[in-house]
Amino acid sequence: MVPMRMLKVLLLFVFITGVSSAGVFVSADTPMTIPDLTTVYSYITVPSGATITDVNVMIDSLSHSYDADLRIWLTSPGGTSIVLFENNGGSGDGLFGTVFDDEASTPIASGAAPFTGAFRPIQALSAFDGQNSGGIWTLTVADQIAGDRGTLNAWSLQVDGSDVPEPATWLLGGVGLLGLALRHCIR
Ligand SMILES: [Ca+2]
Ligand SMILES: [Ca+2]
Repeated sequence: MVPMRMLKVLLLFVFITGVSSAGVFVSADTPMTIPDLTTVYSYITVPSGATITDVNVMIDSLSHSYDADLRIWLTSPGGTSIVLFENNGGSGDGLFGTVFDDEASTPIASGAAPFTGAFRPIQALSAFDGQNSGGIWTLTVADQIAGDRGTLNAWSLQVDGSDVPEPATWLLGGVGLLGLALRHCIR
């Protein structure tokens, strides 16, 4: 029978190394105006790194009076950029509750303003899979046609990943287990 104390430490060890880094991270530098014929950048810092298994992006609220002016990219901390939105939506207004998700059934090009719901981005978000999630993510919004402007009110990032245990975590767990084993032998 496994001693209760050993079981507790084992559970703690599993907990430390097995937690998922899944998280939703919300923009803090918004609202941000999107002037005519101007490119703006909004940043989200993801504090702890995990190996990315899936990324979804949500444009919670972007108001604009002519969506086809807009091109929107996402850039990972590792420097990979993908195009989410490329002059879609014609003269329609804004993106509200727009989720970019590789697993969505409708491509963004088939959507219509205000693009509420889930859409596949122009380029696949799976380009980020396998990268480390920690660091600064950049949403780039370019207004490319004269006459209309808008505001990026809020966006967020949903990151799913598996933790890469840090050496310190392994060391802590190892020391704990060794201590228990020694105590067990001495008894
Ligand atoms: Ca996804
Ligand atoms: Ca414009």
